[in-house]
Amino acid sequence: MQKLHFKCFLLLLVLIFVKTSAISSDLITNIPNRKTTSLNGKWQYIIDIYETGFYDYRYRERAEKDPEAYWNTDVPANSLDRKEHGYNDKYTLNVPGDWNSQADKFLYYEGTVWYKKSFDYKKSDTNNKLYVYFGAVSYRADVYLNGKKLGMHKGAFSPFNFEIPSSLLKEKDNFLVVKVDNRRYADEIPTLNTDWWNYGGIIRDVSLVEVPNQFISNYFIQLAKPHTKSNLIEGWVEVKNAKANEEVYVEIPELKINQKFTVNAAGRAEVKINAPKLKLWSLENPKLYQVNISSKADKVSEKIGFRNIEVQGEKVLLNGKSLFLRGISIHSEIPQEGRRANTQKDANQLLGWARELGCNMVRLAHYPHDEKMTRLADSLGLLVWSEIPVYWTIDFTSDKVFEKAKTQLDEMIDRDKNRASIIIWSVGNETPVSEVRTNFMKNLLAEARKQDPTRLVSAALEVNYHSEENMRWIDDPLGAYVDIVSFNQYLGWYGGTPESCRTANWGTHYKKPLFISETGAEAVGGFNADAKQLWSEEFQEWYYKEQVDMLKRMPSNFIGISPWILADFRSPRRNNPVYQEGWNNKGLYDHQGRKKKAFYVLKGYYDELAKKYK
Ligand code: GCB
Repeated sequence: MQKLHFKCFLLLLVLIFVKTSAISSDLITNIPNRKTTSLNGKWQYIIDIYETGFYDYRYRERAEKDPEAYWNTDVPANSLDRKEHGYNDKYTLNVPGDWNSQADKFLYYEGTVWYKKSFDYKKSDTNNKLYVYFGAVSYRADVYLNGKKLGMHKGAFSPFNFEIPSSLLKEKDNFLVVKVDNRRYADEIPTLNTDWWNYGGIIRDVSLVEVPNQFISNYFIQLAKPHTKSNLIEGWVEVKNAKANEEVYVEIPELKINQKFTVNAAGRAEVKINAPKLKLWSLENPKLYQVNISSKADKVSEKIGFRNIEVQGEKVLLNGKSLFLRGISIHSEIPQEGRRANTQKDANQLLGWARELGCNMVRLAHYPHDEKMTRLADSLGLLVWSEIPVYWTIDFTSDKVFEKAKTQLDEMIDRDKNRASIIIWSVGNETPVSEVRTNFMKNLLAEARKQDPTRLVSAALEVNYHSEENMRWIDDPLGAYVDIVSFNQYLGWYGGTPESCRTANWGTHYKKPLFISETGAEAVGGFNADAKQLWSEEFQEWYYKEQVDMLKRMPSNFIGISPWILADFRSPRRNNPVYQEGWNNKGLYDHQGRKKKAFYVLKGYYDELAKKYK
């Protein structure tokens, strides 16, 4: 009996230890405005096609201390110590950056690359906590520090962080290793098949984030719904390691607001602030307020805009005013260099081009883009559609796949929930109609609404319609669950000629706003010929002219369009040896960043609309 007690006691100890030693990996919000140290720059790498650094010659996972595990030091202990791996300055990759565009041997590479960075770090206070934060790693990242695993993350486009326990951190020469694997799998998000390049690598910024032991980890501060004259600002603040009833303050100095809230036992405070004098964020005046949030030990600041986006009947209203979305779809790619976009300059280019086109909205397809994009959109007054890569034929039958999609959705919302520019969360693109897919997508829409009741939800639907006389009625059953019925159509490119637009009329019986999330045709920049010559700039120009004429006949619930696409982008599906060579050339800007003729057709239409909706 006594023995049994002792065993139970031991078990309890183990359980307590497991629980308290578990490293939290909850995402820290607002990294750009915290005390960070960049780990960007040159990282050494090893290409590991066979995953030799992970599996031994019997294909067993290597033990933590295995000297040939690539997370362990590569420095030989003495002249007889044989090491068959090593990190060397002969082999470096830039971080952030996809590997594909950094050397010819990487262009088509899909597999494992080990990245290593050494760094020195001394915390400014030994009680502080230190995290390593990754903007995005494509696709799977296993992160190790000084031979110990910190954690694993999957998903190529969302941020994640791991705590670095004090016991592991050294003042000099920390050995940070990331095993990056960008192989595609049928049960991942996205799946095997996409129409974009599977760029691999540490594609966004990496930093060390130092925070007090008790710190403000996350908050959601937005205008409440329904919107009233008192401008209720609502949300929550989470303080890690806080005790119940500790105070947090939310201050908006410009409005002379400084309100106190108290956290519950879980460290969370519900926030409600009346701000009748608030100036709403709008396209004409994208007003951002400095918001300071402070707790006993921590203080963070961020510029936040407050605006009201809603659907009323068949219209979308921004701050009560009817809106037409002059959009463009964008991939996170810089065409002139055929690489992933990840710098401030890249964001300036992409959103700058969208503004030149006369856009008031961008669809960031088909996955969350770098955070610099949404922050820039906030300050420019551009509206954003943000999407997760639930694309085409992911496995809708699998609960596990659903969980992965849900995680990516939560991560997207978590990072950007305080961005006024974002008005629509999209849960996917062109998913094939079936009962199981509709349930899957319906549940994702419900999750988006649960996480963020302030924004609209949608999905880009494949063009599914039934014809009645001259009408094409969009009737995808998912239309019942979205706020905006959005569909992609390529009339005159995939099927027919652009003239087919002359007799086509679109509508939906869902009494909801109708949005065209894609349309487009390919043209090789600088290839000039007769309009009847496919792939020429003139063909694309003709296509856009016919489309615009058709759009002018759209019903009154037509609230906008985001054509496909701002710029040419790499795609392994595009193998015409003359006109594509691994590129999807539907861009209005070509590989060299030059405007194609069709650009001016769309711009003309947008300029007219801008006047009409003034
Ligand atoms: C689509 C997809 C987009 C493709 C595009 C195309 O409908 O949503 O990802 O790139 O068509 O060019 O075919």
